[in-house]
Amino acid sequence: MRVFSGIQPTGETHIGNYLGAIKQWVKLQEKHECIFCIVDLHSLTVPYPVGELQKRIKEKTIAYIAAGVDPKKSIIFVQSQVKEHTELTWLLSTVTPLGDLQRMTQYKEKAEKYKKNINAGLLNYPILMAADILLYQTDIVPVGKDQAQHVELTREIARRFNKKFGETFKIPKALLPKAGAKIMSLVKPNKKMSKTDNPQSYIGLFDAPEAIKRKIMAAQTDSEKEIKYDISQKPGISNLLTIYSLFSDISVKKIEKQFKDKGYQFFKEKLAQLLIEKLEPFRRKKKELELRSGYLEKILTEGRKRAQIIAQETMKKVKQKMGL
Ligand code: ATP
Ligand code: LTN
Repeated sequence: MRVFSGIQPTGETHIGNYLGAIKQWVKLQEKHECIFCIVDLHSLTVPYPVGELQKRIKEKTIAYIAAGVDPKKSIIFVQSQVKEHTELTWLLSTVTPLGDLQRMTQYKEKAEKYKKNINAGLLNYPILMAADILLYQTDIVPVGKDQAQHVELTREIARRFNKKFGETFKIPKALLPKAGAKIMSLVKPNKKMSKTDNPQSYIGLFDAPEAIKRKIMAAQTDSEKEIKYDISQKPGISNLLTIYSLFSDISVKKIEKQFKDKGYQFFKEKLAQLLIEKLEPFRRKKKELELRSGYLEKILTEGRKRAQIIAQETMKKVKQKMGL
């Protein structure tokens, strides 16, 4: 089976990205053909510092590898280096209803957040994502919950295309983790943790121990004392319990028992300790990789070449089907 996923080179990679997406990638690469993309073209849809982009792409490459993506097992490449992504986007746009794009949750949220920059790219964003996925005849798309709607639209676009022009694309499936598909913000636990939010609201994968401690201790909780999972009444503590559970591999039920009557502060201290310990290998690996620019470039060049072969094959088929 073929697996495809990607992350935008915006902001720092956080534990939400890890638990929602990257952790699944690392497992999948053991058994499947995996392609992991740094989706720089997607990141152009919101304001960004032009001079920083290459640095951000390098940082994301480091994040993938430091978190466990193995370049010997998986293809890692930069989206804009394979021109077929933009080419297929245009072709797919001709079979995508405008109404479908306008009802996408992410579009509505980003249009609200960037009121002064509602560009057509923001609306067309899911078509580019569909092109990413369909170019590689992908079976599985491991993503967090916020991206499930985009994968659903991708399936719809593929079905529509196949119906109109004949069997061309494989119909992909989203793969969401059972727990951790939506890690919430530490500041506003009713909102998803996001890397373009205030750094206080997320734990970066490479955060220093002091920062982890500070952010966890300040995380928003309710005014009660009981450490209990209750997503509607106690979203803050429930989110922290989920994070604890996923990093310790202990069930939420057991953690609740273990911390019964211990109070939030004690629980938070233990959670901070756990995160500091579990994220330490990532920090170490990142430091190592930062000194190896040549190695990173080689990985991306190799990744581009391998990705291109598959992408070109699909494009040839698509053009032929469309009468081009
Ligand atoms: P941005 O703030 O730029 O929108 P983001 O933090 O939402 O970024 P993305 O680049 O959009 O991150 O997402 C990368 C991957 O991480 C996607 O698969 C997405 O579903 C997943 N992801 C993002 N945020 C979370 C979260 N809070 N919980 C679980 N998974 C998440
Ligand atoms: N839109 C996704 C990133 C993304 C992606 C993809 C994920 C772009 N192309 C293809 C999976 C497959 C996001 O996380 N914001």
